[in-house]
Amino acid sequence: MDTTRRVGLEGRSPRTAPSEFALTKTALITGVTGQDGAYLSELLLAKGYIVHGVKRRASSFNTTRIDHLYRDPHEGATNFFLHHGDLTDSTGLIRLVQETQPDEIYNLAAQSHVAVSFETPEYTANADGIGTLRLLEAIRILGREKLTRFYQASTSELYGLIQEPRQSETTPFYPRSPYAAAKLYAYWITVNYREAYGIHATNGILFNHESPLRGETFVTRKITRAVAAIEKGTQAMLYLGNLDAQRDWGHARDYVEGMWRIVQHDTPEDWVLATGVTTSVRRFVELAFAEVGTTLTWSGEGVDEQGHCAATGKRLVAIDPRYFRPTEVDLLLGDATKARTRLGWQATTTMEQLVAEMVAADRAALA
Ligand code: NDP
Ligand code: GDR
Repeated sequence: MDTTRRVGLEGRSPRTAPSEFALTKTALITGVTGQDGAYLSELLLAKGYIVHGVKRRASSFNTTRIDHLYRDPHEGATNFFLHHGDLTDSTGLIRLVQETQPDEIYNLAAQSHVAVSFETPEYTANADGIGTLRLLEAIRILGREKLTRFYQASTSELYGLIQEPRQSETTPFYPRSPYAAAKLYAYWITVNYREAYGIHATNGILFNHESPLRGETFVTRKITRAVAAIEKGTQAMLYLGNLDAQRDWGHARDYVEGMWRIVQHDTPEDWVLATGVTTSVRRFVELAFAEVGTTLTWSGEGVDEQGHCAATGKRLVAIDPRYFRPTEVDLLLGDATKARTRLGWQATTTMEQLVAEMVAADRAALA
């Protein structure tokens, strides 16, 4: 069934309307205020979508990543709309789906911090696990099984305890955190609603992706912000946890393009998006400091007895055991062959380019 509708330019932003009477789709994005929500909104608006974003009520402004996309409806036409909502609130979600009648739902909302999930396991299960069920139920309750396509933000954290040298769609899961366990439920409930009710429901199993919009407490952004602040003289040391963890890091802009391709694919399936290159946290630190001309010299096996390493005679990086996790995911390395061959998707940004872009943005922010 064709879920697109023909609309004219009325009610659409002149910035993003591609042509009169273009085929226009409506998307509902949860987690619109997050890193991926911002990049995906930008992408869909550029494609001529009407975008409805779900944001949480907060006591202070939480829309800095999407403010450039928002236009007050009093000031003119727009096709970007924001609604309050929360993944823990079923009735609110049902109402939102009913009101917006989306062709596509991208479920990006989550308590997405792995370390925080050990401190808030029940909330994480509620938002990340049951929250996904609530949205799928909204589609079903409203009879939109054949009208709304559903994308679930699944994660490489599902693989957890490494079982294969490269992880693909066929690699077994072994979650290692409350976050990953909640996302495991979300993954399988998405598969189940696809099989049980014929919903075009898909999982994108995305490996780590970063950008200048990355949350400040994820390790990459924490590092690039610290490099800029240390250069500026406003921070003395960078405290980190496990330097030996290895991640397959890509750029968020590439990954939201992959999300969109996954949803456009004729058949609903599950897809890995990854770069196929893995790098240690330690190497990321080195590359980031190299961007400001600082060469790090690690002492001993990486840190000295106080947990310090030296750089150009100064101690710049230290280990704080507070950042170790009760159970760690040591190594992630994705195999995105399926997405490359069947969606024509591949990551276009190298790790080195990513680091350079992030450090440059954080330096510019302090200039
Ligand atoms: P962010 O943490 O940047 O954004 C998460 C978003 O979810 C924010 O908009 C946040 O709102 C919102 N949110 C959190 N809890 C709730 C809730 N209970 N109800 C409604 N909204 C909520 O994550 P990313 O953009 O990096 O990631 C997007 C999704 O992809 C997440 O589900 C994440 O788990 C998953 N993922 C991310 C990967 C990555 O490397 N970035 C890799 C694989 C999967 P607020 O701004 O108010 O906090
Ligand atoms: P991750 O990202 O857990 O992979 O989850 P994060 O950047 O938090 O950690 C990556 C690795 O770095 C190690 N590490 C530290 N991490 C943080 N946050 N802070 C530190 O100080 C620190 N020191 C070392 C961690 O132990 C870990 O091994 C991200 C999130 O976006 C998830 O939502 C997503 O599902 C996965 O990526 C794929």
